[in-house]
Amino acid sequence: MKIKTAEFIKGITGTNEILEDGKKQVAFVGRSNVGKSSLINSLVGVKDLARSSSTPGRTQEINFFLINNRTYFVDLPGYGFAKTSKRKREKIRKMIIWYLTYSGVKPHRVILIIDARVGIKEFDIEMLSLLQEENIKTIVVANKMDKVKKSVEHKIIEKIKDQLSDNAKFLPYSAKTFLNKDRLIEFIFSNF
Ligand SMILES: Nc1nc2c(ncn2[C@@H]2O[C@H](COP(=O)(O)OP(=O)(O)OP(=O)(O)O)[C@@H](O)[C@H]2O)c(=O)[nH]1
Ligand SMILES: [Mg+2]
Repeated sequence: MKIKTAEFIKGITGTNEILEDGKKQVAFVGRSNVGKSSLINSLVGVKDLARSSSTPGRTQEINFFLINNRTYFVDLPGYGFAKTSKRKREKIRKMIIWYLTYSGVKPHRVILIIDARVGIKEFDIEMLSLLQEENIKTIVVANKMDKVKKSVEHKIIEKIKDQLSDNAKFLPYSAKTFLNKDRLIEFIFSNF
C-alpha cells in the first residue's frame, strides 16, 4: 500500500458537523505534544500537511485529511496539556470521546500515540479501555524513539508492553527517522 495523495479537507470544532460520507476513517489520538501531527506527516510524506509545533496544544480542531481519495486520516487535538485551562482540557477530552463513541463515525483503526520517553499515562489508559469497549482496532505507537538512548531502548519498550494487555498491538516509532513506517502503514491498511 502506497500513499500517493493527501489533502486537507476540513477541521471541525463542534460536535455537530462531523464528516461522514462512508469513507473509512483512521484516527490518531494521544496526549498533547506526543507527535500526532508529525506522525501523520511522516506517513504521507508531506512535511506540513498536518501542522505540528513544539508548543503543545497546536491542534485544536478535529482535522480531516483525505488519503488516496478513499480514506480519511483524522488528526485529533491532544489531551492533557497542563497549561491550557481546565475548561478547555475538558472540552478537548469530551470532543475526543464524542468523536470515538457518539459521532456516528466508528473509526476503522485508531493509532494511539505516546511519547516513548514519557510512557503510558492515565488518559491513555482511559482511551484504551474506551477503544476496547467500542471494539475498535487499535495500535499503541511509542513515538520519538530517535530520542531514546540505545542503552535504555529495550527497558523502555518492555515497560510500555508491561502496561498493555497481552493481545495489544504495539510499535516503537519515529516520525523523524521513519522507524517502522512500513509496518504502521501495513497495520492501518490491512483488511481494508
Ligand atoms: N525527535 C523527534 N521529535 C518529534 C517526533 N515527532 C514529533 N516530534 C516533535 O514534537 C513536537 C510536537 O509534535 P506535534 O506533531 O505537533 O505533536 P502533536 O501530538 O500533534 O501535538 P498537539 O497538536 O499539540 O496535540 C514538535 O516539535 C515535533 O517536531 C519524533 O519522532 N522525533
Ligand atoms: Mg497536533
